[in-house]
Amino acid sequence: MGTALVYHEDMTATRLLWEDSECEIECPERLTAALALLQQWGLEKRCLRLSAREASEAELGLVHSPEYVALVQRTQDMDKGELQALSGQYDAVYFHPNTFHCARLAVGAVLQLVDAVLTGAIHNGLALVRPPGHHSQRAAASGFCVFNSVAIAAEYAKQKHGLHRILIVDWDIHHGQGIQYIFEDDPSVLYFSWHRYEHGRFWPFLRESDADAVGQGLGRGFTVNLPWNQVGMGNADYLAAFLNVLLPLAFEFDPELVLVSAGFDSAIGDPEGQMQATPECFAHLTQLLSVLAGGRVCAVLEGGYHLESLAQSVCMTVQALLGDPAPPLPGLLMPCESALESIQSVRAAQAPHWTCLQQDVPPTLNPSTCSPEGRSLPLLPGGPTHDAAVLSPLLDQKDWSTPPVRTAVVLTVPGAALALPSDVLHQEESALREETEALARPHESLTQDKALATLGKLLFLLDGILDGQVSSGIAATPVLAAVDILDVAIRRGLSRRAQRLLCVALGQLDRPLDLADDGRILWLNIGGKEATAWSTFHVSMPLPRTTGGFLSCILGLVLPLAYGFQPDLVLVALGPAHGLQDPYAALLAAVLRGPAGGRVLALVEEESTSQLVALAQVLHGEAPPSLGPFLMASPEDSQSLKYLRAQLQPQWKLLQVAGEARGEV
Ligand code: X5A
Ligand code: ZN
Repeated sequence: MGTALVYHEDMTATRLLWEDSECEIECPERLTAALALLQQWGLEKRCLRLSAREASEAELGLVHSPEYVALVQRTQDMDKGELQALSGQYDAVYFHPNTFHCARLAVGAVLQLVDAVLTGAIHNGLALVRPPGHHSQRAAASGFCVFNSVAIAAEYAKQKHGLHRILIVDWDIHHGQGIQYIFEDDPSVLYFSWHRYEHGRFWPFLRESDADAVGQGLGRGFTVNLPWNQVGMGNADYLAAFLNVLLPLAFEFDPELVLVSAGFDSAIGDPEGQMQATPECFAHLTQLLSVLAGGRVCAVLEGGYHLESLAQSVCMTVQALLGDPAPPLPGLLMPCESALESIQSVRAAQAPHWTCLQQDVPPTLNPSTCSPEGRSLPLLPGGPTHDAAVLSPLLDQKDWSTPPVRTAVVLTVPGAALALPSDVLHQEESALREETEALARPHESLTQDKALATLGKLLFLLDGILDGQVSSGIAATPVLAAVDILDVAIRRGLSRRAQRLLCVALGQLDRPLDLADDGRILWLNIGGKEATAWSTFHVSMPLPRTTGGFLSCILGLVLPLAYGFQPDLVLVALGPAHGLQDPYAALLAAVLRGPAGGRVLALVEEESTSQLVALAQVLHGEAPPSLGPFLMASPEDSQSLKYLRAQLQPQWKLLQVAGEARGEV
């Protein structure tokens, strides 16, 4: 089991044969640049290499008309003049004598990947292919696309593997109208696309790319369009789109497979997209998608025309597929007003079709207070650019490295019987005895030898995480000692290098009274008696009782605060009576890997061995189990969340919704 990379070098054999300034960006170097960087970063050798095969005529026929397939086949024998004439009949398309072969390989590559994932041979993977596919339609090429590889793969997964629910996430910066048309009346395929739209003034200039296109007939609500009406969207905007639109719907949909139309023209530097998201953003997006469908994620290259940005974004995606922690997102995570307006409009358009969007009354958009033009805070001075000199600082920063050990555990009893992932490190070394004793001294529960021994190992592990030796850890804590151990861990963390610590305390775990509320610690208590925002950095809320309530708590509160806080370390503590079932705890820990570069230390009571194993698995990069059927949040839970979001919105920009006054940073 692992991550597959599907490729065939023949796919570099199609290229533009005449002058065409629109099409020249779709070049063979796109594949070679991506592959070269995967090799340079040592990622290619960590993947299972699958060779692409050509899709059969029957497979192409799952989506395309026989006449269209036959026409594309005939291009193999056309001369340059005929190719150019045929190309001119479509919008932004070029044919080459190798187009048919390459496009069939592209489709076949994706089908190989889907077969390998659905038979359980591998966890996930990426197909590095060209030509791209998402613009192509039943009987038409469009936007460099000839055969719709992702659409064919979805249909194939339904027909050959009997799947009932497939999620397609199209993060390419163009609207994949081809995929939309193919599945617009099909409720078994949920199609999400964000795209540069500019109120219809951007290619492909379609009315049906707007947020109010939601699908037809039985498929209503299964087409989700998020139009970006300005260029310059960045990490915060993409993250907000995932937290507020895609992920709530995806969890409710509960897909069996996730296909990603992974175009990287949505990344910084791309001449088509003109957006600002940095390559690391794609690691976060991939990681977030990997909590769905048991981690069965197949990413498929679509666009992406800035070779350096493309290659780095591909590497980030593969790294996340491999389960590596995602590098922290640079910059202030503050969505712009235009992005928030787009997000609101798609939530409003989709609300009739999704329970999760009916849980809360959507805040009404007040047109008089929104500023349709102008970002509040451009990431780069001077606005969007694809100037290499300005970009290089963003594309060159390399102060992030993946720790040698991904996960370590501290056990209080021999753990041979536990079904931990095989390469989890058993932490045996301890911090210095005197240091451990000094930190333990104020706490009654930590004076015994056994507790001290555990604490010593835990402190060593904590230091290892902060020093970049270990990515994440889980420690079994003596029963009823969780709060004291957490207190010690916080003090140790602050006395070491940590600038900011996020503590997610589940169950009855009160914030230590003598901790300064100076912004270095963000304390989130889930399982408190009532919803209270004691301060900007001290929040408690009752444990939501349904899947829907829990998911909105994570997506609507925990992650926005966590990403906004940008902690050096996340401490997750499962305290007394936390009431959190294993799949919930696993999901929480999995998503909390994002905000702190994977640095998560989880504290679990020693008797909860199944929870310990569940957390070890997700922190190690495995997918969390499904939460079970979606149940709407209770009115009380919705109220609590709404109240807290309103209280905290002035300070936490990722909680903001469209149409409200923007505070100072
Ligand atoms: C796959 C893709 C873009 C076509 C742009 C035409 N196509 N102006 O990114
Ligand atoms: Zn594109």
